Amino acid sequence: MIIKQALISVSDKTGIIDLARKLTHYGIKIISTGGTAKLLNEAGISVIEVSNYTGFPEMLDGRIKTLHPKIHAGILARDDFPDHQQALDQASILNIELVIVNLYPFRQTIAKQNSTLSDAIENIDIGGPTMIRAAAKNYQKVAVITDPLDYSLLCDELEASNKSINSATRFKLAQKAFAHTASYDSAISNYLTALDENFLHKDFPESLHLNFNIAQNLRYGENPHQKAAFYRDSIITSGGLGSYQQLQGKELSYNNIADTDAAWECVKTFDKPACVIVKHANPCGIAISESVLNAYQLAFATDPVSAFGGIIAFNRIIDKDTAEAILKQFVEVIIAPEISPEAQQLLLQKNNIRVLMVPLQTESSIYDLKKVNGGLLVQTPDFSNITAADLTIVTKVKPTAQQLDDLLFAWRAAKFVKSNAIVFCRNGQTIGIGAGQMSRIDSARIASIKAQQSGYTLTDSVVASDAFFPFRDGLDVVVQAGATAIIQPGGSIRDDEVIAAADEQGISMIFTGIRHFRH
Ligand code: 93A
Repeated sequence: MIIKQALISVSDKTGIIDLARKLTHYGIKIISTGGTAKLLNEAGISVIEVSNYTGFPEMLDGRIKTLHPKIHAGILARDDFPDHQQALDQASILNIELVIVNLYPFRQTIAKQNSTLSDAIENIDIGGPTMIRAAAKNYQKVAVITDPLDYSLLCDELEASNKSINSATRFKLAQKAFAHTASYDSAISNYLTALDENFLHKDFPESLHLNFNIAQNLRYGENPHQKAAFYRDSIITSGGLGSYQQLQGKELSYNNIADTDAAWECVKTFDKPACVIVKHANPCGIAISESVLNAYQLAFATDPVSAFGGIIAFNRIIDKDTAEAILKQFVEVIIAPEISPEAQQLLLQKNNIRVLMVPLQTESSIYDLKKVNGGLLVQTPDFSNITAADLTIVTKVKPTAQQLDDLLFAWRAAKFVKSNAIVFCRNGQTIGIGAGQMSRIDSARIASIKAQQSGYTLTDSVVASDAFFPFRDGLDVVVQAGATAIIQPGGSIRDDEVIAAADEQGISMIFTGIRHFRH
């Protein structure tokens, strides 16, 4: 299908003059809206203004430019239906075989600091998406370009195929066009929904428009017989795994991405230099220290057996010494905000290790999503990070300053351990982690076994429990193991019994008032 008429209406005018010049060179007539027509005319390219073509002036401050039957019939008429063509002829309407449109910059407008609701509303494009959708619907006749990056592809094909675009390309462009308008409308819907300040807690939207774009196909899913892909959040653009930069190593797997996310989100919550090692979605070592090297050594020492083949995350630049230390263990993924050139050089020795950099920012999604069969569970993310001021000491014995620091550290660590979580710590290091058991008392037992296996005693340790102790038995187990201070949410109907048990054992206990289930 030879292109005779093209409609050009673009907000982002990058590259449009060159493209229009080429189209003119191929003898294609250009119909264009006010601003675009002006720019092209000034560049010496002759175009027909939409208003001249339709005989209807642009009106309502530009809200009505292309919304006219002469435009939409020209796009929507099928060229393989003679009566469609007859109808066009009778109304003196030209076929339009190429639509080049990009939309009012809605996302860019709302991203500006001082943008108002009225700015946002004025930047909701109506005519543009209408043309894009019409052209994409009629892809058998029309090629639709929404992305300036596709201009060169268009020119190459016009050149190679005698002023026409082949049907496979038109189909691809149509797919891209509908993805583009869908994503544009989701941005509007999400923006308007978020204006209601209570919407997170009371008014979840009636339907949820997710905005994720495919980033990469993965070799397989959780298991080799499952297919998988990674989609990037199109709203959160940095700080999360969607913006990772891979410096070396094999392609990330499905499980790598899931575990790296767990490690990265955890390590980001610490202020001091920190290291988190994750295996099967659970931390098997977390430590904070004065240096990343120390933090790594302490995190590794928590459970060297489990750390084998783990994911290691840091919240500071990885230096040469740390890289050297890591190279002694088998590691799947290393992630940090930065990696020094010397460390990068060293890590090349094991070029299978996946090394990632992600900016240390905390842009957070508004939703935490979990798929169930036939539905989606949606909640706000578990952001809460408590400080000493939020705590209530419930025992006669008060924690010392050092214990308080460790309790807060243990609490942050427990938040990233799957429930039921019991985490023993000492001096900014996890020394026994019990994860994912159906009974809290079993998590406590496992945590203490793990500590012993790694050569630690739990004497004078502190312990965090992600949810309250329903009975005193769980508390008895951790105290017998050696804990002398406990942090837990409180809130059990048997709190009195549990507090009495702590007093009886002469240890200190603090309540956070919130819990951190994680499943
Ligand atoms: O206000 S609109 O929704 N009404 C329209 O009829 C219309 N037609 C094209 N916006 C409309 N457009 C948009 O104008 C295009 O999508 C494009 O982004 C922009 C180009 O305008 P100009 O050529 O005047 O700079």
